[in-house]
Amino acid sequence: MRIDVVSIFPDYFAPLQLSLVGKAISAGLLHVAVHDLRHWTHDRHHTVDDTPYGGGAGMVMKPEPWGEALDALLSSDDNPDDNRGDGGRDDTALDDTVLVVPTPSGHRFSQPIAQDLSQKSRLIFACGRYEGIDRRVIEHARTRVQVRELSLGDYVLNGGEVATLAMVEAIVRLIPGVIGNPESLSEESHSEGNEGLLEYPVYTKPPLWRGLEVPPVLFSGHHAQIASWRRQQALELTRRRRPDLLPRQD
Ligand code: 6GU
Repeated sequence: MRIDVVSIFPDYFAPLQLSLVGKAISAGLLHVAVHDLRHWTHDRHHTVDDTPYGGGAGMVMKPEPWGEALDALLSSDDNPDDNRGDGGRDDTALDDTVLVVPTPSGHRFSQPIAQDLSQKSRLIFACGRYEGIDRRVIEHARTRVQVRELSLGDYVLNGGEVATLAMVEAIVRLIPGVIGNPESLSEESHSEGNEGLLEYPVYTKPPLWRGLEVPPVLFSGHHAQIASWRRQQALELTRRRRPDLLPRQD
């Protein structure tokens, strides 16, 4: 997979070199390129925002730099980080590219969406700041690639950067080969193999720590009992914390 990120704060993305995403890059399973939106400005002050038509608070990101950035990233021959020299993009066809626009007014990002995006050959993240990006940028992009406006949840961040980091991590760990033990993917919270329940509590050695014991059933060696205990715990936790995830009781 290839991921491009466009932002006015490229430094936000240094953590992508670390940990799991960094390993996926080193292993050649992932190519990430971070681009400074101001690269596509032409005035002395590298202006990316302006006042909103119709009035109101805050600033809106101007369409021109975004238009040029997306033109450059979507064109078949201009790819600043592609060192293959053939300018080709066979593995990143436009019909398998998704433009992700993180925004608090987007559809809620979820595990199924992460799963779907993990199968694409190319993702482009457009990180907005201020009050958002001029609407025409998204409308125009939709004529060229699939566009998904996605939100992490019902709270407001200052921009799309932190949301992009979260989404990239959720997506990249689902790329085949990125996680050493794929079984751990199917048992965890929000995965399909877990009936959509929250994950049961886990324990490791020592058996007694600060006066607290590990639930004895986990020492029993009785696999069916352990599985049944874990499912009960997952159900109870989900009922208390996230009843919205339980199958409807009507
Ligand atoms: Cl994707 N962006 C911003 N700016 N705020 C958010 C968000 C995204 N998701 C939740 N809050």
